[in-house]
Amino acid sequence: MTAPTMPRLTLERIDARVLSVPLRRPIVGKVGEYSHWPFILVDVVTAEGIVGHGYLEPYRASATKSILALIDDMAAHGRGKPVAPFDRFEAAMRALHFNGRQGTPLIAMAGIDMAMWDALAKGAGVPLAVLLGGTVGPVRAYNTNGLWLIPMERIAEEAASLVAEGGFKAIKIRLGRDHVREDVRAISEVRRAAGDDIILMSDFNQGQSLTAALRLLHALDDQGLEWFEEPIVFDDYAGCARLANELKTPVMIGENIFGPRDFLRAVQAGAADCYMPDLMRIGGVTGWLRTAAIAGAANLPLSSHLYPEFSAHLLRVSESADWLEWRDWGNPFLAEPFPVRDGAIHIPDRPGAGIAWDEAAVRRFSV
Ligand code: SMN
Ligand code: MG
Repeated sequence: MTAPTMPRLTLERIDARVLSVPLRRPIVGKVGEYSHWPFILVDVVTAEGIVGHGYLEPYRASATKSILALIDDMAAHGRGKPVAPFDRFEAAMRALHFNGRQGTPLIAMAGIDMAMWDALAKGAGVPLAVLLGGTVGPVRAYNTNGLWLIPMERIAEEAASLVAEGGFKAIKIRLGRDHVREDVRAISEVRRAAGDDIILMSDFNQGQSLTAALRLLHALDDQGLEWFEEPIVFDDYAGCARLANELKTPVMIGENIFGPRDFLRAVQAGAADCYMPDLMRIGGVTGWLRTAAIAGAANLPLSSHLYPEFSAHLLRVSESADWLEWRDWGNPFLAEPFPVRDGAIHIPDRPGAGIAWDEAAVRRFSV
């Protein structure tokens, strides 16, 4: 038997399409209200015929235009060059430094980067986790699909349905209602429905001032929550560090951090006890790998934000891997969504990141 050889891939073009997908449970929180969730599908087409898939979740439909323009620019820049994520990343950052190394340029690069890694793994004929030196298997996950700032009388039923969706042992609730007693009540409603053993993450979506957070989080510190996520504006690293020092409950940030360098700054400031990078903002697979090295060396637990499929592969090879954030908002346009059972997402044993588009659904959700 001859060993399979990995083809060298050449970038031919990049196709990007915008979708708007209805949410089964609309988002109502301090991040805004959304009935639909926008996605940008990114296809890296190679001269060798392999197509790599990636996607972005840009929150605002109106943000897609500027991201698409940057993807086009980067595609023109990379045409005819090797599908080599590290090289393309450096080249894009050098070429785009006048736009900044963060924000929209990094978001565009992240989408292309994910699709390039998918193409490389497909070319090698192995799952992404295997290409990166790991194995496929289960990744423990919490269900984030609901428990927004919804009316109190709906919390118990929603908590029970979130647990039942995949045998979850952990779910996340959004907090920061008008009065602390409402947050305490919401937590007890979840425990009443999901049982006392449920692992409960909490997210404040940056909704508190530092003084309000000091009062609120001290009052909630004995609730046994897994973490307090983004209690205050995420880039007040000194304020976050004060909260992390004062509170028993771990403070979590990360979804809004752009790139490994800012991640290092947060770590150096002691801004949190644990981190959850978002693939779109951290710089795709390449940005995650660089960030995971920092988190691992600093012994800081690393969880994921959105992007469950790519994140699952990456958590399998991250030294300090902790929790995967499970959300099913992309399932309607995936040909074969990843199975979720026993509180874990299971990475399918197929080449690449394991995602393919359901083209009929893509047409339905196209905008
Ligand atoms: C979140 C996710 C997606 C959209 C808005 C807010 C949230 C989370 O912060 O961590 O799940
Ligand atoms: Mg969050």
